[in-house]
Amino acid sequence: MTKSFWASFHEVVEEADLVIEVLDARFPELTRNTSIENLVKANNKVLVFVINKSDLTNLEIVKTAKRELDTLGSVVFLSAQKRKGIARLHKVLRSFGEQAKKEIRVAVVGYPNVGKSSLINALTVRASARVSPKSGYTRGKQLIRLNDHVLLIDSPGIIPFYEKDEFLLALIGAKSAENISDAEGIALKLVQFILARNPKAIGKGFGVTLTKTEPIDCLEELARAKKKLIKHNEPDLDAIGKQLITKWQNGEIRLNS
Ligand SMILES: Nc1nc2c(ncn2[C@@H]2O[C@H](COP(=O)(O)OP(=O)(O)OP(=O)(O)O)[C@@H](O)[C@H]2O)c(=O)[nH]1
Ligand SMILES: [Mg+2]
Repeated sequence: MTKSFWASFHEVVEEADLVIEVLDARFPELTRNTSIENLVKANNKVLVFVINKSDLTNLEIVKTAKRELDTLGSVVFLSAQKRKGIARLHKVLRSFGEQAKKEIRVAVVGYPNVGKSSLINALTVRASARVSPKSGYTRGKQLIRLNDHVLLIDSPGIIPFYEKDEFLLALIGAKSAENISDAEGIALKLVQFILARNPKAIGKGFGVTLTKTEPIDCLEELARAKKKLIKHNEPDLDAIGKQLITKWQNGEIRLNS
């Protein structure tokens, strides 16, 4: 990670009393950043995990991750898009504010595309007052009052994604299908990832019935079912692969379907 990235994160963590780390519910382990978590802890700030996009998976699937997160901070399972679980998060924040007996400042951090902005919007939808920056407060940033005790820093801290692994980029939606060089290879890994969590999810996402359990067989079966064929009636794995990646990224293939 670059120095400037760390400098800006130190700033965020210093300004906040409580830091929300947003994770993607479909793969909370992969969207955690332990360096940030350690920084929060080292500064004696409170850590809250928001497992977002819960509409795309269920608690059963994230059970193992949640058990570990529970030891590090509060965990709230929610969907910013469907506005589910927002009240619970408000409650967690309010109770920290009350315990602290002072106004607390809350920062939202996380990898690209995990839903930081959606979360801030969902949290502030009923908050009307934008608090003008106080002296000493970083210029350009604003505080939004959530309640008597809680102020939210309105710009999220984006953790840069240095990982070069195309699969991870595809998985978290940081790289779209048309920009992926090896759509077939990535799609195969994605099929494996999804099959291990919900064998029916791909068929349901495409509106077809699939019977194969090996990734390559499954992708071929899907290509045939969707009539993605090249010459000699061979399955077009690149074309179906791209379609699969796009559907996954659009949330049309759900682990809880
Ligand atoms: N299904 C689902 N999609 C969500 C949810 N929250 C956010 N999204 C979608 O995820 C995508 C990214 O959401 P953003 O809120 O822009 O994510 P972000 O973390 O601010 O992204 P960056 O600003 O790029 O770092 C958008 O297409 C959202 O509609 C959710 O709870 N469920
Ligand atoms: Mg954003």
